[in-house]
Amino acid sequence: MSIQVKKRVDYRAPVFTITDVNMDVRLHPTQTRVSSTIEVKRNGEHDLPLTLDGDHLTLVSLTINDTPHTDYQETPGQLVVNQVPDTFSLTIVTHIDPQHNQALEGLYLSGGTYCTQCEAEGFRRITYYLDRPDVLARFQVTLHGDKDTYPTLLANGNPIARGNNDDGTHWVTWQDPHPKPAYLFALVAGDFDLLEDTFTTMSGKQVKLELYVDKGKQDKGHFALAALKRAMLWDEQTFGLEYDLDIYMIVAVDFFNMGAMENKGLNIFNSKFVLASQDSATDEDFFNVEAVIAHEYFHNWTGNRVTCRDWFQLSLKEGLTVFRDQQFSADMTSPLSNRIKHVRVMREHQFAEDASAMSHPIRPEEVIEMNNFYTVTVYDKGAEVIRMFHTILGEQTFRAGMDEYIKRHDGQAVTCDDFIAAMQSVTDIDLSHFALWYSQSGTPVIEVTTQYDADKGLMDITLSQHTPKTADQNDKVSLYIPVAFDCIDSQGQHYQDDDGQISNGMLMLDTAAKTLHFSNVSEPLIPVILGNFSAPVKVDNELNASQLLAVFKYAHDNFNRWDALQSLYSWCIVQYEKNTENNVDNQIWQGLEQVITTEADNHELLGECLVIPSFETLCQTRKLVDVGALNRAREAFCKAFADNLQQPLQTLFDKLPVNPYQYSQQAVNARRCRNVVLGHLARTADAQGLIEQQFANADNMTDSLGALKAAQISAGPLFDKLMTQFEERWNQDPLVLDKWFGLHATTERDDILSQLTLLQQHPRFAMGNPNRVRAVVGSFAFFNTAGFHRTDGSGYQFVTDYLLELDAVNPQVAARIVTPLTQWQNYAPQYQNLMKTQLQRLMNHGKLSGDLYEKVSKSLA
Ligand code: 0A1
Ligand code: ZN
Repeated sequence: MSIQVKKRVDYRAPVFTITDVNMDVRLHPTQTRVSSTIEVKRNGEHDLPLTLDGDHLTLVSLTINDTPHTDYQETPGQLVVNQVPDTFSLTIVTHIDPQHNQALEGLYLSGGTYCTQCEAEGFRRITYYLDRPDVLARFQVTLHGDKDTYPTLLANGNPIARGNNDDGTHWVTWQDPHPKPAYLFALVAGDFDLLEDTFTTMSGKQVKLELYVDKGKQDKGHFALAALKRAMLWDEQTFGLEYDLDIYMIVAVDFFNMGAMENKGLNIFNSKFVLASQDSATDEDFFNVEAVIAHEYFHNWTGNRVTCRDWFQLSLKEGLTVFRDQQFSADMTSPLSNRIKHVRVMREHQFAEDASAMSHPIRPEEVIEMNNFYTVTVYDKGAEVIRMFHTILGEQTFRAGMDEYIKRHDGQAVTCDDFIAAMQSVTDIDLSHFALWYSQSGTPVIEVTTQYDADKGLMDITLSQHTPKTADQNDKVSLYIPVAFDCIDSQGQHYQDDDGQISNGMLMLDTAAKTLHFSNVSEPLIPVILGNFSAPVKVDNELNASQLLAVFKYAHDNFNRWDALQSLYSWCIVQYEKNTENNVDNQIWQGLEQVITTEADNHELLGECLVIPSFETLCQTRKLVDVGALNRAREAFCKAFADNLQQPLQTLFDKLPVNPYQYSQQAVNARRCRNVVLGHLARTADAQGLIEQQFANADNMTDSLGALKAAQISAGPLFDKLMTQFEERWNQDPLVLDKWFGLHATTERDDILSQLTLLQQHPRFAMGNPNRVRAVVGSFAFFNTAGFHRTDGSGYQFVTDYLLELDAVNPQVAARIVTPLTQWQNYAPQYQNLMKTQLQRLMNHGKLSGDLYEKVSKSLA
């Protein structure tokens, strides 16, 4: 293994480029023959050799302009072709072994289907090539495969010819007129059910839509196809962006490392984000299917037509496309619950990444394995940065900037700076300070301090910012932060600052601190900060319980209202941690009871407000967390919550409608609220009947799973009983069974490790299938707090043992699952030591993949 650190500043333009590719692929499980003819051109004046990338390839032959050429060297990872003309045709024949490709990068054969994954650097596992995103070429591909086993042969673009060979195989030729980088290449061969539809674009062009799913699963594809049409229409209406090929294909496969991939005209999806039906998919699954379908579709413009110059620019396409899919989902469903979803991801995962050894800016500076940088920072914080552009510029100017970006760069591979320049060109606001969000890592903290002068009736509120140093960067500067700001008194009166620094409810905090002055006030005012989570920051605003309840009651912004309760819960949990739980007094319980009764009809808000912050979220406002103590305190508060509020919760539960299943926003909100309440009631004595009844009567997966989760919380024998029934019913459906695996793996029980071993022996479990591995080992490592952090270190050891095996099979997935171990900085010394012992074991292993090596070595540095 050669470990090489690549740096953003070392970028050099390619010394050759490729204009056209003509590939002929003869599929065979262990010896697929790939013949690739590329038209190569020297860039500029030089006499360097042509150096192509290649990995896991067997070279068969090489010709230049149809003449055999022998002056080349194969080095690990590269093919250096010497003495080449300025312009030439290079034909390379290679053999590859898709059947034994368990890393699921390049071309692989899994579950009877051939498919590819080329982002970021997988194309080099198919043929020798300039595998970098700034080399854009037109592709033509002819696929040959057995006619009976692989009746469907797909590649990017449009099919232009097909026929039969004499040996029982058939062939199809595909042509993609749009020049593209190799990472957007795809091919698929298999035997599928096909769902078809059409979409007429805004300029009147008919596009064929094709969705390929495993045989027999056709019924579960309709929702995804309808979602695609909604996404196509939305992108036309919101950004004026229209689809550009005659056909758009989506293929759902069971073996996939990530969620989905935006290959030009031929998206490949993890079946988890395509297949959905009322009885087997939860509301959340439906939501995710629509969001991921939209995300991949939106990439056609933000990613494919305008792509990245190099992989350090990944957030250029991902941050922007996540922002676009978030806006779409908010329009299709509801802005508030969407926003809360994003904030949970930021607080639970992105803030933790910032605080870990893997900390990096949204545009990373150095990388060993690119696959490790498909992170919550690049994606989700990246989307938050785009959202701040949107906030600062306003809807219309943002749209003008997007138009300009596309106009300038259509067909190009560009950088984040190019995006900023396009945005700058449509506004007078100087964006140069704001642009530091691209280079500075870490989570800024905004501290709020107040000074009240009762005699003069004056109040000063100061907001100051600082960003704690991170593993990758010691020195931090002040950023340009849009802070939504509101100010109320205990009676719900709203106040304006004297100097008008707040404009449109927003303070631009572009210096280390700013002070706002308020006069004619007769009591200390309550600052309400960061409405709608206007920036990806932490806020340190010490409000007491009654102030937080006042914010819930009177703030205009629903996100602030939700967040006030989150802060209140977090404060209550602190009391349990400090053994001062008597501070959680009747006034608080009454306040919460009022929340439940006054908002009883607002199922959306209540469904969110009754969720107690997760262990992971709580960790982000604490240092050196004593896991056992925090977990116990959280659990004790949850129990008190259920006991003290049992009656209003029960009344709410009884009033919440149970109607025949419908996936509509109103129904989703009601179901969510009902299941959240059931989760609380599960901690009370008389919940077993309710849970069993819901499980028995459910006509949909959301309620079945809601009942199972409640049974898991209630921690009695009912859980095992219902889980057994569930398994019997769903044994044949891998995606549903993943939910069952996940529930088992997150159950807090003494014998959890032997349970995990049993799960791994389950006939449906396979180390080669990432969804199964994530459901069992991933769920355990990320979400089984008590089990993973067992004080004897056996949870860490279990995960490490597994990673050592998994790394040899699928390094990408192994490197993801190691994440919780690498975040040891957050925990008390006794946990840190045990975690580091296991990381050291990985380090000592000697045969670690680059993926795992990068994360483990950084976390031990
Ligand atoms: N570009 C895809 C995500 C993706 C990235 C890497 C992959 O393999 C290493 C696969 C998919 C997206 O953003 O949806
Ligand atoms: Zn993406």
